[in-house]
Order: sequence, then C-alpha cells, then structure tokens
Amino acid sequence: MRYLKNSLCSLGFFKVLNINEDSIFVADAHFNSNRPELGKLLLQLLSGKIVTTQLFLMGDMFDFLSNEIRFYKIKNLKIIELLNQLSKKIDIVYLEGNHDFNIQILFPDIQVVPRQNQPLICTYQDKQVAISHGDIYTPTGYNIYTTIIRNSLFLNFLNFIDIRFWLSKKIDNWLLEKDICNECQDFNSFATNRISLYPKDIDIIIEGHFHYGQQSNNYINIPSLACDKKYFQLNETFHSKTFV
Ligand SMILES: [Mn+2]
Repeated sequence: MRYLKNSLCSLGFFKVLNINEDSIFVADAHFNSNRPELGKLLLQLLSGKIVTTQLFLMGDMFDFLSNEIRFYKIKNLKIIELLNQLSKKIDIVYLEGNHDFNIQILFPDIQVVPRQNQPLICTYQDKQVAISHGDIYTPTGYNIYTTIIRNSLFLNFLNFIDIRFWLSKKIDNWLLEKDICNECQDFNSFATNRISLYPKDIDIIIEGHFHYGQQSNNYINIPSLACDKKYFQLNETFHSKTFV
C-alpha cells in the first residue's frame, strides 16, 4: 500500500502516522436505509466535489457490519464498494467502532485499526494526536461484552443460525428505530474526564462514538454524520463542515 510506504514508520509496537493538513474525519454515520448520508459523502469524495488526500473513518460507519454476518455484507455492499473505490485514490484509515468490526478483509486497501490497537497515535505538525472511536478506557463489564461480540466463532455461530435472516432482521428493525442523537449537558466536564484517561504527552485527542460534535481544550468529539450532517476537516484551524 502506497500509504504504508509514505506515512507509517514503526516505533516498536506503535505505528506513527502523519496526519495531512487537508485530512477529513467522518464519525458515526450509522449507515442504514434511513441514514443515507455516508453514501452521499462518498460520492462527493469520489467525484472531487469534496477534496482531500486522507480520510479518517472514526467508526460506527455502518449501523452494523462484520465480516462474519452475511446479511449486513449484502445490505451494505454498495457502500463497501464505494469505500474500496475511494481507497484506490486516497489514503483511508478506518477505526473500528462498536457497530463495525472484523472488517479488514472487506477493505484490502484501507488501513483498519481494531479497538485493541486504539488509540492510534499520529502526528500533526509538531503535535502528538491520539485518535480512537471512543469506546476505549471503559469499565470491565463493557470490555468483556465487547470482546464477546467481536469473537469470530461466536459471530459465525450467529450467522449459521440466522436462517432466512430471522435474527439479522430482528436486530435491523431495532437499529432502524433507535434514536442515536445525543446532546451533552456539560461537555467541558465530559472532555476533562476523557482527557484524564489518555497518556499525558498527547497534545490533541480525537474521538467519535458519543455523537456530541463539540470541542473543549485539546479534546475534539467529531460530529455524527447521521445526526449533524457534518464531517470535520483540519485545514490548520480545526473545524466542522456541513455537507449537503
Ligand atoms: Mn460507537
């Protein structure tokens, strides 16, 4: 991969990636038949209406996607193909979320970062930037849950019993109904708490997951594409952009 040669250098177990100045971050699109925004955004990136050399997908791009579950691979095929097409033109880093995991095999030219390798430590100019979906530094109960739902044997078993997609359809109906947009009453306290969980030498923290779309000090929560119809572009000053 072109991107591996250019921007990744190995430092022991940690990989350091340089963030480009025109880099775009997209979070929590939760793509499904009611939330078409991700498809629209990808078409604008492919047509050159939106220009960038590097795209960070912050996780939960799909309402659900894992390589083991056939129903969702079929359902999301068009978006998977658009992403693979785009990955031949620009560098794409995909941080797995809690709705999309075990997906590297679906995206051969995308650098997929599973939860256990997050935060991804990157550099931007002279700054150290930590990037994660946002469901890290979590309580033990969540860690156990998240390990079970990512287990390939478990997911293959679910796929096996998913005859005529009875289970997938049940989950899908639940996901379609779910209200995913939140507001944070006290974002400053929230940000202070998230910052306290990260290593102290980090200059900027970037997360998705919470759907708040706000910034405080050096903590940036990327807006949910589904809720706010916004993506985020660095361009020297960090700011969000509305897309149509
Ligand atoms: Mn999430």
